[in-house]
Amino acid sequence: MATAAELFIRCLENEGVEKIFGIPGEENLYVMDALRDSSIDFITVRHEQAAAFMADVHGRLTGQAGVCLATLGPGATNLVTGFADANMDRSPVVAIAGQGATTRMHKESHQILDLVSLFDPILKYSTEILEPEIIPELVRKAFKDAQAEKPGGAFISFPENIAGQEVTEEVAPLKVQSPLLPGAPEAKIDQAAEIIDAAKSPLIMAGNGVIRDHATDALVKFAERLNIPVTQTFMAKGSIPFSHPLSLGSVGLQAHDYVAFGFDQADVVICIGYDMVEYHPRLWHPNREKKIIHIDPSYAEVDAHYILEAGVLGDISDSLTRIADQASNRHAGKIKNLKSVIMEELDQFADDTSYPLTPQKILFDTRQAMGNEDILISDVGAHKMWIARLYRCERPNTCIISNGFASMGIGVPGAIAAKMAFPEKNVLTITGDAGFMMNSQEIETALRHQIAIVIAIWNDSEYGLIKWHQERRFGHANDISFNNPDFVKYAESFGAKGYRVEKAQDLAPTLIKAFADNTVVVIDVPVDYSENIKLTEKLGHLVCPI
Ligand SMILES: Cc1ncc(C[n+]2csc(CCOP(=O)(O)OP(=O)(O)O)c2C)c(N)n1
Repeated sequence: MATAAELFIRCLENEGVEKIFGIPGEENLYVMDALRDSSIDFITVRHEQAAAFMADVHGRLTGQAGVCLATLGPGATNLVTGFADANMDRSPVVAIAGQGATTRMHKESHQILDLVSLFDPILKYSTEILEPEIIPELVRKAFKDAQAEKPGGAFISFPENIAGQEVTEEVAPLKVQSPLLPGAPEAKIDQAAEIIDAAKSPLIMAGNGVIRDHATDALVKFAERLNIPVTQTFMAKGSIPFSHPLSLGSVGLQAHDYVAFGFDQADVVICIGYDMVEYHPRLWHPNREKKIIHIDPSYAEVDAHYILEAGVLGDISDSLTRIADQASNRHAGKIKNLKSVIMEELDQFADDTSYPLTPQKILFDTRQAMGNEDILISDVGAHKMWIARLYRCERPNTCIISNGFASMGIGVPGAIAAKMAFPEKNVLTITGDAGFMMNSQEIETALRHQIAIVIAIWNDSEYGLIKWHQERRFGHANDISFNNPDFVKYAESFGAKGYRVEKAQDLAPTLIKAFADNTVVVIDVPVDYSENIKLTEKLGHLVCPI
């Protein structure tokens, strides 16, 4: 005989789970006790939201569901933001919450909330364990749904009295099979090839699905064989190396950035692994005059600005190889590659000595300090827009940007999860000062688990992105300022290292030293966000330089 909680943990082991991020409570006592004899490590964190973000980034980087755990009521509500972020960023996550006993769930009772209903709008699958015997099916279904295209969240509520019940040894975990995505029908391949052959000026837009589907090599070959330029959404950075001659850079800024001129010239847009939750088609297809080809394992969302000429559903690599085999036209690569303008913009700031530092200078130095396989995790704010535009990303999953739900606070916990998954890589998070303070308590978690991460805070004592929007819309800003602690002392009070960049020339050596320190390092980087509105003005007046 085993308890339902022990069976549950065996089922998680069977799914390949190695870590659970979370905070236990009274209602998880049996589950926590069952973990003692398991191969799974429990990573005790300091806020459930951080646990969900850690599971989110783990899922996004590995393709295997990240797992987080909380108690009922307030523990579960604290999970919500990070969990919703994972779900909308298409990252596989399984969240487990304790629940009161089934004998008191029908009435008002201490800390009881209907958790299945609470999570309902932000997930793919949710369930409550009402009988121990269903645990193998239910766990398998949660992982299968969370990990299947498009990945997302699964939620399991585990009432405390069920967790302690006994089950016979015959009830065992179910066999896990990794699904293979089917190939697209031949007719769709032919149709896509014909449209591409007839195109005057085709353009590829890669989305995060290309990375999830391990189709980056196939994407590069496809683009090379047909000589078609490639833009990427923020979450697809690295799907083609920035340095590749056919790579145009990232799109997604609401302003008309250089890369957007590529769209102006295109008559056919080949959207591969693209998800409109990231970059609304209205922004790149306002006049609805282009032909769209959708290549993805999942059906396209319906949108008046995203009416398909052809939808090619199936494994992305397979579809790309077959379409390239079928197409006969090698294009002239007519769309002018304006990446050089971005390069010039960056290089111009390489030796910039202005202080506070410009975003361009910070990103130039950051790129120099990071190896191609190192991982940068962005938080959400004005800094994210600069990272998306200017961080030259060469490899998939080396620049993580949340652009579906886009929640502040992902940076620090995300970096911890990334370093845990890839201990051999340097991991840096760039975060605003506001986003940092939303989950800075996790510095303690990182130190306790000896997770060496570098946290670069772009310090402006303001909600920078909101100020940018206010100034753009109204010409002035209000209610966006706050005071910061002394970040160096703050870091040191945890036992971490803290550095403050006192002049622009100090940033590069400080970054290199921070990685060598091999502990948690906080770098306070004063930033000059007057560059934000300058960029808006520049892009507003921009005329396509061709
Ligand atoms: C949890 C959450 N709250 C609010 C927002 C809206 N929001 C987006 S960016 C931003 C300001 C971020 O400020 P900061 O972290 O200092 O970064 P900066 O913009 O200055 O680079 C806000 C309030 C959000 N995306 N997520």
